[in-house]
Amino acid sequence: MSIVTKSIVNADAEARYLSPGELERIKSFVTSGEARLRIAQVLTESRERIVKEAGNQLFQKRPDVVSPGGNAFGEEMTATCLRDMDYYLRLVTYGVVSGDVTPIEEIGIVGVREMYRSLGTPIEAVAEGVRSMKAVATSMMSADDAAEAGSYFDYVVGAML
Ligand SMILES: CCC1=C(C)/C(=C/C2=NC(=C\c3[nH]c(/C=C4\NC(=O)[C@H](C)[C@H]4CC)c(C)c3CCC(=O)O)/C(CCC(=O)O)=C2C)NC1=O
Repeated sequence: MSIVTKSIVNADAEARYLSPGELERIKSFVTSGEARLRIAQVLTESRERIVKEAGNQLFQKRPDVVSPGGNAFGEEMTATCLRDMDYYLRLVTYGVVSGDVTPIEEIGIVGVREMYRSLGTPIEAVAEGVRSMKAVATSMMSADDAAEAGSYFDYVVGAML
């Protein structure tokens, strides 16, 4: 739910006008809109490069995951691992566009520890992959855009560790 919808639901529950604080938060959401859409476009257009380069960084740092016995060993499993990274990059774009981590949380964080535990996937290595995507992605942006985008990658990493 966007900040606009959320504020309206809260205000209407009390049959009141939007408060000055709510209007201020909506204003900042609207004025940051252009930047957030620009960031989402960069991430979307460069998704293949971001996932590929970040994957290479991850496998250099964690060669164990792609070695025999590793969770991402073999062509098919490595591809599934990169697909998961692409999933998280996609969720980051949802967060950036909505200015809210809730879509990321609901789609990709709730239950994630249990899921990766049952798959035998080391979740700290998934988090490392997301950290690498942040590095690759933010290197393509201005400092302000990098800070905005970075906060959503940080949210994912923080929620996994
Ligand atoms: C959009 C929300 C969403 C997420 C997040 C998601 C994740 C997800 N990752 C999976 C598997 C997997 N995930 C990985 C990922 C990795 N292994 C590693 O060692 C690396 C650290 C890491 C890559 C960074 C691997 C290798 C598998 C396959 C495991 C197996 O089949 O044994 C599976 C099991 C089913 C399948 O193979 O598709 C799910 C559901 N699915 C979803 O719908």
